[in-house]
Amino acid sequence: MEEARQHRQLGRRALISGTAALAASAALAVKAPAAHAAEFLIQNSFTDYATFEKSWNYLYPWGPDHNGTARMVGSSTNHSQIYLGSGGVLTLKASRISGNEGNSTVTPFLPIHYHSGTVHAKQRITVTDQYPNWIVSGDFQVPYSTGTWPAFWLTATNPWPPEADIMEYMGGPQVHMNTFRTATDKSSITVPVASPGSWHNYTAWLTRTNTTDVAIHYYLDNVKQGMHNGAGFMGKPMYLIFDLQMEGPSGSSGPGGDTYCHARNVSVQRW
Ligand SMILES: *[C@@H]1O[C@H](CO)[C@@H](O)[C@H](O)[C@H]1NC(C)=O
Ligand SMILES: *[C@@H]1O[C@H](CO)[C@@H](O)[C@H](O)[C@H]1NC(C)=O
Ligand SMILES: *[C@@H]1O[C@H](CO)[C@@H](O)[C@H](O)[C@H]1NC(C)=O
Ligand SMILES: *[C@@H]1O[C@H](CO)[C@@H](O)[C@H](O)[C@H]1NC(C)=O
Ligand SMILES: *[C@@H]1O[C@H](CO)[C@@H](O)[C@H](O)[C@H]1NC(C)=O
Ligand SMILES: CC(=O)N[C@H]1CO[C@H](CO)[C@@H](O)[C@@H]1O
Repeated sequence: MEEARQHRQLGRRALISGTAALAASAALAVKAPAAHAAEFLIQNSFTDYATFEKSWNYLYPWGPDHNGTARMVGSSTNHSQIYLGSGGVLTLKASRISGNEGNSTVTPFLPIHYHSGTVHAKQRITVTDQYPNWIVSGDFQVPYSTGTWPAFWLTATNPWPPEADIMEYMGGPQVHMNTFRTATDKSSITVPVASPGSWHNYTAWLTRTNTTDVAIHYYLDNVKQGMHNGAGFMGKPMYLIFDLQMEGPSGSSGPGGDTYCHARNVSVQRW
């Protein structure tokens, strides 16, 4: 019970500040051999483009396309779909296009209907013996109408999986938190959210179980929603991606106008 209480509190404590992250380490003293200070690898990264580009790359690690109908557009000289605003907010904007741009280059090769935004962290997330604890967190305002597919997720690509989806909406007011151990061995948590368009915190705490496995605890607004066993996740580097994909499994037709996704307070810490 005590451990459960500490786990429930972890998201809230660790999100608050570096000092709180120390408290989170202390709460985990049973697992962490010493009270290591948590190291923030990403924090306050949406203040200006120079700061942003130290921590993030534009697009997916593999390019502009994925398995929906949005083609991502963005670079240090093109902020039409990926831009910073005041108050440390990053916006991804999906815009319906009128011309024919052909199909996505990624299976299942859907026709491109949108230009949208994706960013991925330069830092890989890898649970190791040296860094057995990681917290990946952010506040998001997301769309959930038919055809919108925002996500904040971890994925290995070579080979895939592991994958851990910290926040994913697929055209409805429910957040999906998924763990893919293999392409077919998947665990999912689905939670109704009354107002996905308002700010909510989405967090995953990844912690070493043993030489092969990682426990992944998922939080919504600092309340634990469940834990999945990440079998085989130890030592596997994962990308952190924030994207606004469209259509595909989130339904079609998607919106005819522009759709927005906002992020703030995105952080990655490890100890
Ligand atoms: C799309 O790709 C993601 C990440 O690789 C994967 O989790 C998801 O199952 C795929 N969905 C479809 C419908 O292809
Ligand atoms: C950004 O790139 C897109 C796609 O190439 C292009 O259509 C758009 O005009 C560019 N916007 C700016 C501001 O350069
Ligand atoms: C991040 O969260 C902290 C703690 O709740 C809050 O004080 C701060 O204003 C937030 N920052 C942004 C940019 O939202
Ligand atoms: C492009 O997408 C359309 C519509 O789904 C499909 O009919 C067509 O076969 C696709 N083309 C390729 C080359 O995959
Ligand atoms: C690692 O932990 C998992 C989950 O508790 C368990 O199923 C697995 O047998 C363990 N493996 C080893 C090598 O101890
Ligand atoms: C630490 C943190 O980011 N807290 C935010 C979580 O989300 C709520 C709104 O749902 C904000 O008020 C907090 O600032």
